[in-house]
Order: sequence, then structure tokens, then C-alpha cells
Amino acid sequence: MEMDLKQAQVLILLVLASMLAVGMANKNIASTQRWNHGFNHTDWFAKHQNGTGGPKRIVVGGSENWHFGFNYTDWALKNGPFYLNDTLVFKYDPPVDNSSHPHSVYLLPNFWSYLNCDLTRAKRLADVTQGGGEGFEFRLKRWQPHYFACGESNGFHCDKGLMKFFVMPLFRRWHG
Ligand SMILES: *[C@@H]1O[C@H](CO)[C@@H](O)[C@H](O)[C@H]1NC(C)=O
Ligand SMILES: *[C@@H]1O[C@H](CO)[C@@H](O)[C@H](O)[C@H]1NC(C)=O
Ligand SMILES: *[C@@H]1O[C@H](CO)[C@@H](O)[C@H](O)[C@H]1NC(C)=O
Ligand SMILES: *[C@@H]1O[C@H](CO)[C@@H](O)[C@H](O)[C@H]1NC(C)=O
Ligand SMILES: *[C@@H]1O[C@H](CO)[C@@H](O)[C@H](O)[C@H]1NC(C)=O
Ligand SMILES: [Cu+2]
Repeated sequence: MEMDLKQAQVLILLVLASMLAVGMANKNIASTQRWNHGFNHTDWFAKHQNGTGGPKRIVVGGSENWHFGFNYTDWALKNGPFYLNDTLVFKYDPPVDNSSHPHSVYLLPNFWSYLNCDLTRAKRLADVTQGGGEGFEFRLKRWQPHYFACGESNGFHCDKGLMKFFVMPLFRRWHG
């Protein structure tokens, strides 16, 4: 078991290293990006070498924070993987008046509800006020898929606003 994981890891590193070599040999940035389909292997490789560090605090959306119209599914795919005990931070402004369009954080029960933005069996993690200040923090404690969404406007923020994403936290030691 231990040996198999080690071998798999070495294989992955070799594949990554060869990708990295191709990327670096290619001086022309435009053609590099075409080859990579916009995926930066240098970035990815650097990030994965840090897998042995302690738990991280990750702001959802990065500098975009948690707002309507940003593709969080895409953000999660590009910024993952995330690890057990990492903390996701949701930052959003609390409502100030009647014309505010505040946000919230819900956990959806499964992939189907994620796809359809079906909030009927969702669990509210944070209300419209909890994203202020340092933000609402959610620690990835369980080894299971997590489906996050904004629960406002009966699924409109989730669906049309793209305020949803999924995360499968990994065990950090598998990447050490
Ligand atoms: C990939 O990311 C690295 C580090 O952030 C950067 O130096 C490099 O220019 C990027 N490569 C491309 C093709 O965008
Ligand atoms: C990796 O960790 C080092 C030190 O812990 C840090 O300076 C660096 O920014 C990290 N790189 C990435 C890509 O997270
Ligand atoms: C959001 O990003 C995902 C993953 O990259 C992509 O499949 C999807 O089409 C994007 N959605 C929109 C509306 O652009
Ligand atoms: C996460 O943190 C808890 C409490 O700090 C600890 O007991 C647990 O072993 C940690 N889990 C992992 C996978 O690091
Ligand atoms: C907000 O709406 C409520 C009723 O919907 C109204 O009573 C209140 O005056 C409004 N407040 C402001 C600041 O517009
Ligand atoms: Cu919202």
C-alpha cells in the first residue's frame, strides 16, 4: 500500500516534470498557452510542492471575494486541490439598505442539487451578515465532496450568478 502510493507519486512527478520541460522549452508564450490550453503547469507544480505544509486559509474567489457573476466552479478547479483542515474563507458585504443584494453560504447535499441549484435540502452555513470583516470561515474537516452555493434569490445567485463550486479535500500526506 505504502509502496504503491510512493510509486504513483513518483510517476505523477515524472509526468509533471516532463510537462514542465515542454513548457519551459517553448519560448513563445502564445504557443505555450495554446499547448497548455491556458493551464499554467509551472504554477501548478510549484503549488503541489507545497502540499507538505500545514493547513491553509484560502479566500474563496481570491481578490474577487464572494460575489454575483464570478465563475467559482472554474476558480475551485484552478485553485485546488484543497486539503483536509484547510479553511475556506467567504468574504461578502453585509446588506446596508433595501437595495443591497446580499449573499450567503449554503452546503448542498449532492452533485445533482449543485447542478440544478436546488436549495430545498441545503444547509445554511452563513447568513447575509456573516461574510463581513475577516469573512466567514469553513474548515474542511470531512473527507467527502462539499457543494457550496449562495442561497439568495431562491437559487438565482447560484445559477445565473455562478455562485457555486465543489471541493473534494485530499489527505495532505498523499502529496508529501
Ligand atoms: C506561469 O506562471 C509563472 C509563475 O507565476 C510565470 O512566471 C509564467 O510566466 C507563467 N507562464 C505562462 C505561460 O503564463
Ligand atoms: C510555497 O511555500 C513557500 C514558503 O512556505 C512560499 O513562500 C511560497 O509562496 C509557496 N508557493 C506557493 C505556490 O504557494
Ligand atoms: C464556469 O467554469 C466551468 C469550469 O471551467 C465551465 O465548465 C463553465 O462552462 C463555466 N461557466 C460559464 C457560465 O462560463
Ligand atoms: C485536522 O485537525 C484536527 C484537530 O486540530 C486533527 O485532530 C486532525 O487529525 C486533523 N486532520 C488532518 C487530516 O490533518
Ligand atoms: C426598506 O423596506 C421596508 C419595507 O419593505 C420599508 O419599511 C423601509 O422604510 C425601507 N428602508 C429603506 C432605508 O428604504
Ligand atoms: Cu449571492
